[in-house]
Amino acid sequence: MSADFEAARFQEHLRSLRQRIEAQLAGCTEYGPEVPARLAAAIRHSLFAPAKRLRPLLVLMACEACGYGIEAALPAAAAVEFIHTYSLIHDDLPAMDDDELRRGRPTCHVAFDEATAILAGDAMLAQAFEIVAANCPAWALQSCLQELARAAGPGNLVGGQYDDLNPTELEQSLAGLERIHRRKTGALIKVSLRMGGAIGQASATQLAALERYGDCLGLAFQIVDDLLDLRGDESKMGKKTGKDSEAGKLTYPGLLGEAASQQRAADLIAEARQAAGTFGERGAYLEALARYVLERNH
Ligand code: GRG
Repeated sequence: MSADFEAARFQEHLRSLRQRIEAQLAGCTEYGPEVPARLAAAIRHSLFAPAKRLRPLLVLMACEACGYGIEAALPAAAAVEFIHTYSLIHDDLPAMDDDELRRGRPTCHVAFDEATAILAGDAMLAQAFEIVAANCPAWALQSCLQELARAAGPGNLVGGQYDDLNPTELEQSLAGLERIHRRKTGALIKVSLRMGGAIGQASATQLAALERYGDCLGLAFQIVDDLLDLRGDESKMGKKTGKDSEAGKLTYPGLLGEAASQQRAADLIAEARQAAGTFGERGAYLEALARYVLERNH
């Protein structure tokens, strides 16, 4: 098959999975009268702004790689996007990164107000667990709930964010930087793959391959994010760029230089693609997604 045909097939698959994800998210935000209308509007404002949907795509592609249909994995895919979106809303707050633009739209606290943005995030975090608890297949329910809670909790997403806001001397090194990113960015990426695997009834070997893929993809994603913050196009990114260097933050290009950072991202993506190879033909979409993460411009 030609490379062009493969690329077109991947793009078509992305389009079709994203359509299913959007429909699932829409279903999750059909709120009744008990949900205040303005709170619902704030949730929809952030959730339905243009986004890549990387984490839900990983849930679905991991499940497919195990030879399972995506239907059973759609709730977990929606749940992880709820948690990711909550983390963006809270990250943008004045007490944290204080951003005015996200996903090409005014941030939630700018479009609404600070209290509404805090509550929208709180609501999405809680609802994510309701979505999984009510809809995840029985065989994967306990592991999905527990692993999702751990990935979103104090040892991962929240702890990584805390250390990013309050870096200690220990974090002023490559190992320190990676410790933050494995928790702040990597944990949600990895749990997406693990949930997809659990729902797709992955074998121990397949789960280990998904984990290695997730470890490499998560770090590479962050390196590319740092590079885009330095050189990316603000209108494509849908958020303000150059913030990390302005804030004197520790970043990969700051520590390694741009060329070495690009090389490290490429090496990690090569390792992720190798891990996807464990699934043979069925891992082709995960492989293509890893390439997309390296080549992305937003
Ligand atoms: C507030 C608990 C809490 C955590 C915040 C999300 C986050 C942790 C910080 C955001 C800062 C940042 C730029 C992290 C780098 C990686 C990242 C999460 C980028 C945004 O995710 P994308 O690129 O965005 O997948 P879309 O909008 O496409 O979903």
